[in-house]
Amino acid sequence: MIKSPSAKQIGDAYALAKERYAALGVDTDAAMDRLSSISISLHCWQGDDVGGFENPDAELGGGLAVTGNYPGKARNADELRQDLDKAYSLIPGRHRLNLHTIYAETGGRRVERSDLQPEHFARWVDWARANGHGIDFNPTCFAHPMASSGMTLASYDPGVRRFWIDHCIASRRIGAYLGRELGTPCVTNIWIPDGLKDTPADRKTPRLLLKESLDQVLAEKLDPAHNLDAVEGKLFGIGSESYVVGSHEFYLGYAVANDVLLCLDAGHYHPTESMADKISSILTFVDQVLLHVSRGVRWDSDHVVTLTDELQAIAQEIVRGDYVNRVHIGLDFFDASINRVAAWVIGTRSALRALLMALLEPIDQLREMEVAGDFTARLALMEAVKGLPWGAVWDAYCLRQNVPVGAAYLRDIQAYESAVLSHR
Ligand code: RNT
Ligand code: ZN
Repeated sequence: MIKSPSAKQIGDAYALAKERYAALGVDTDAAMDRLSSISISLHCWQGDDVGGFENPDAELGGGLAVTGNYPGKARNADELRQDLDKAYSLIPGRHRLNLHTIYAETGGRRVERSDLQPEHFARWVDWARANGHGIDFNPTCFAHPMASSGMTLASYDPGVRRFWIDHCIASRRIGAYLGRELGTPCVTNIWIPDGLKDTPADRKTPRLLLKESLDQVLAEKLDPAHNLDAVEGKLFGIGSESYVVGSHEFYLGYAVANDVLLCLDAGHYHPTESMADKISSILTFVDQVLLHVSRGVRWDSDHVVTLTDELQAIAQEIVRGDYVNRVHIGLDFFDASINRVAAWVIGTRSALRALLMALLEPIDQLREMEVAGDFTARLALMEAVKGLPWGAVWDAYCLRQNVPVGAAYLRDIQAYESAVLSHR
């Protein structure tokens, strides 16, 4: 049984932590305030293994794979919202939702993806408005017969391209609707699976086709107060091991040339390449970025986010660069081998803990040492900071935000599992 510390224990530990940080010139209360203003976009697709409601038998495809068969998966939008409500209730702060088009509610009617309308997301809007969530959005360019060749916007077949262009156009309009209705811009992120298993003879033409398709998708100007467009690259996927049309360089160039957001997925780079290091480079030339915070393991890019060095480095870059308002933080992982609500809670809390640690850094001192060329002191302080009682600040933050401390949220999840999930 997981026990929670008492409010007194948390308060006492926090008082000591506050002093320790104050001695380094760090204001712990201010850090908590700043943390409470950061919203993370929870990806709906962790709740049902990227299934959606369009066709329960559709194969995921697109190089995406979800392993595991933990019981209790959401089977419809009401169940998914119920699960999300449970997850949000165990995460400190106010957060967003990231939707895919396959989560449309069409009242049992088959609506082709290119014909999807804002009304098919009206119930999501009602729910988000009632619960204070912004929504982000994604066209779904996989799990569909028109994507069976592995190519969509970059296909040699003009009919296939047209279909996906129309789908992406419909998605942007839905994104604008979501942003307008909820009073907070929706980030609509385009990711396509297009690539080849084996060595291509022509790397160039599909990229030219992709550029042409994107130009058509993005031709309609939408109010940035409602919709912001993002494009997401990838290194490789299952079935696209040798060539991905939408590579990092392709989309970096596209984003710079066309003033759209670049989406960086932490699982989409070479294993020793750091996504964190890219942020300040890209934000020198691109106005805003979207992050898909994820955790790559071997070939998989989508394990539940945990408090790794990479995650801490990402959070540090966002905070140190003063980029909080230019970085949209989303999550992207799918694990069906554990309780899906717990996966959201663990991943989101890890991301928030990394942000808190970054907000608690004595960054002015570290920077001064660096500028003065005192790299010995910088290294010593950086190492010392790792042992500071940030966990006591996190516990106090959870208590203030009225969510369970430590892993005590597990009790709620276990109760939810036996009362709700086990009856599905
Ligand atoms: C795939 C991309 C993409 C998807 C989601 C479902 O490699 O990361 O973001 O995971 O859109
Ligand atoms: Zn992603």
